[in-house]
Amino acid sequence: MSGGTSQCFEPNDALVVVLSMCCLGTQTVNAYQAFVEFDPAVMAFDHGTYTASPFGLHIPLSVDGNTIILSAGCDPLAGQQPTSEDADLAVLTFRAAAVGTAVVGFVVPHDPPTQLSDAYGSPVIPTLVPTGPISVQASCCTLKGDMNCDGAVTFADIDLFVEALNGESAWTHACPWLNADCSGDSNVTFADIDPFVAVIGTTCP
Ligand SMILES: [Ca+2]
Ligand SMILES: [Ca+2]
Repeated sequence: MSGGTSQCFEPNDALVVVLSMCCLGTQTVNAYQAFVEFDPAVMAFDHGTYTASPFGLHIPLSVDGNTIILSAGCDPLAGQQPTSEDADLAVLTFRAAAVGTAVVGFVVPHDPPTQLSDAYGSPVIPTLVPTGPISVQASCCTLKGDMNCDGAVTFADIDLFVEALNGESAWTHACPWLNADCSGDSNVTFADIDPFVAVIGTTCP
C-alpha cells in the first residue's frame, strides 16, 4: 500500500493522497483495513472517498485524532472477486495547514494491524510505503536566489547562498539547492555570485 508523490504546497492548498495497493504477484486480496496517520501540525484532513472497485463494500471512513481508519472488501453481489491487480483503494484529501514537512504514513504497529486479507480472511502482509515528504512552503514559486523558499530574495538568503556554493551533496535544506543557480547553467558556482547579487530584492508574483 502506498500513496502519491512529493511536491510543494502552500497553506490552504488541497493535498490529495491516493491509497493504493500493488505488486501482489499471485496473492489475491479480498479486503483490507488501513490505519493512516498524518501530521496535524502541517496538514488538516478534509475528506476521503473509497474507490468503487475492486472493493465496493466499505465501512464509513472515520478519523480518530490524527489517524484515518479505512476498511473495505469485495462486494460479491456486484460480481467483485478477490484480486491481485494493482488498484487505487481510496482518495484522501487534506488541506495544507501550516509551513512544514510531513509524511502521510501508516500507524505501525497497530492493533488491529494495517493489512490486506485473502478470501479466507488470512492476512496478506503488505509492505507499507508512506507518501511524501509533503512540503508546505510559504510560497512554491521558484525564484532564483531564494534560498529559504520564502518567496523573496533578501539578505536572509545570503548565508544560504554561500552555503550552496559548497555543492549539492553538502546541501541539507528543504529549499532546492538549484535556486542558487542564478546564471541559468544548472550548476552552482562562483559565476552565480554576481547574478545572485543582482536578484536581491526580487519577490514571487
Ligand atoms: Ca528568501
Ligand atoms: Ca549557475
